[in-house]
Parts: sequence; C-alpha cells; structure tokens
Amino acid sequence: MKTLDFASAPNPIKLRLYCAEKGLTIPFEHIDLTQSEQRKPAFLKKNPQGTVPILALDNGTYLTESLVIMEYLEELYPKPHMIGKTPLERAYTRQIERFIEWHILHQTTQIFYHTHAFFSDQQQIPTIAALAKARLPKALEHLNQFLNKSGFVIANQPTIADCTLFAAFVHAQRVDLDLGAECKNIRHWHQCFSQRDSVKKLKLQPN
Ligand SMILES: N[C@@H](CCC(=O)N[C@@H](CS)C(=O)NCC(=O)O)C(=O)O
Repeated sequence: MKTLDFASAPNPIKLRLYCAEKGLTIPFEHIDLTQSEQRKPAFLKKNPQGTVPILALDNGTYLTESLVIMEYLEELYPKPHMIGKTPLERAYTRQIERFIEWHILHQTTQIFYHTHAFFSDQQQIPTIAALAKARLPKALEHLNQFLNKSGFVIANQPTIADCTLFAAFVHAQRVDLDLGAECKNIRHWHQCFSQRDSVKKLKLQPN
C-alpha cells in the first residue's frame, strides 16, 4: 500500500495529518502538481479526476477520495479512534468533518483555484472566488461558537475534523486569509493544534 500525493496540497495534508496522528507510516510517492503530473495519462489511469491523494492498494485498487481513504484506514487500524468510538460518536464526527470540509475547506479551495497563480493555466473565474470568500464568515462564526477550549474540534482528542480544519488553514494562508482572524476560539484551536507532532511532520512548501 502507498499514497500518491503532493505534500503541501490540502487534501494530502489532511491525510498526512491523519496518518501521523494514528502512528501509521505509509510510503508516499510524490506527484508533482507544479509539473501538472496529475493531468498526465499515466496518472489519469489511476484517478480520472486528476486529483491527489490516492491510496494505491497492493491488489491494484486505487482509492481516490481523501475521506474514503481515512475511513478505510480507520477500519483497518481502529485505534486510536479518529472517527469516534460509538455509532453516534462516529455519525457526529462525520457530521462536523463534513461541515468543515464543505463550508470551510471547499471555500478556501475555490478561492485558491480561481485566484492563485498556481492554477493560472486553468480557467479561473474570479466571481466564484468572491462568492466563496463571502460565504466563509458565516461558517467560521458557526464553528467558532461550537469550539471549546480543549484544543480539538471534538471533545478532547484529535479526529478527522481537526485534520480537515488544519488543511483549510494552510490553504487559506496561501490566499492571505487568516481563518482565525475574527474568531477567538478558532484561533485558540489553531495555536494548540499547530503544536502537534503530526503538524511538525508536515512538509509544507512556501506559497
Ligand atoms: N474530493 C477529493 C479532492 C481532491 C483534490 O481536489 N485534490 C487537489 C489537491 S488538494 C488536486 O489534486 N488538485 C489538482 C487539480 O485540480 O488539478 C479528495 O478529497 O480527495
């Protein structure tokens, strides 16, 4: 089993944090997004969407959705629990993670994709970025009210929700957005989570 990814892209960051928090060491193969390797035929055969990360299994199967990969790994290696222990905890954790992914990470992705020079060879539509930017404050305020002081999104231990939120933070910084600027609890969460060994192991490239 190995992961195909690009270390500083948000969905790979999410997966790398998850693996590090679980203590999983899965080899990583570098897919160079700066050279558009994800759009080349050899890669598209593995994932027609042309996106990373991919989890390549020994039986030839490719899993191409970061959340699905984390859920698969969670089933293989349940401890420490990163999606909750009971059915209700698991549903709740997924609900919060989905909220963060859709309302925060996805919006930062839209802003990045439609404004950043990294994707200047693609069709960029500034209105999409503007809409995404306008949607963020409401979602951040909602999350801010939800967070407690534990330094984790849910209860007092890391979950997939922390991994997704941290990935959104990194991505937002690249378009000069500080997700914690107006939200004290989010800022506190970010300060705490940034101290984790999982974060220190990330290989982030400058903007
Ligand atoms: N839903 C997919 C999205 C993956 C995705 O959008 N990956 C980005 C990097 S974070 C990518 O590979 N972008 C390359 C491109 O759009 O050309 C997942 O969660 O794995």
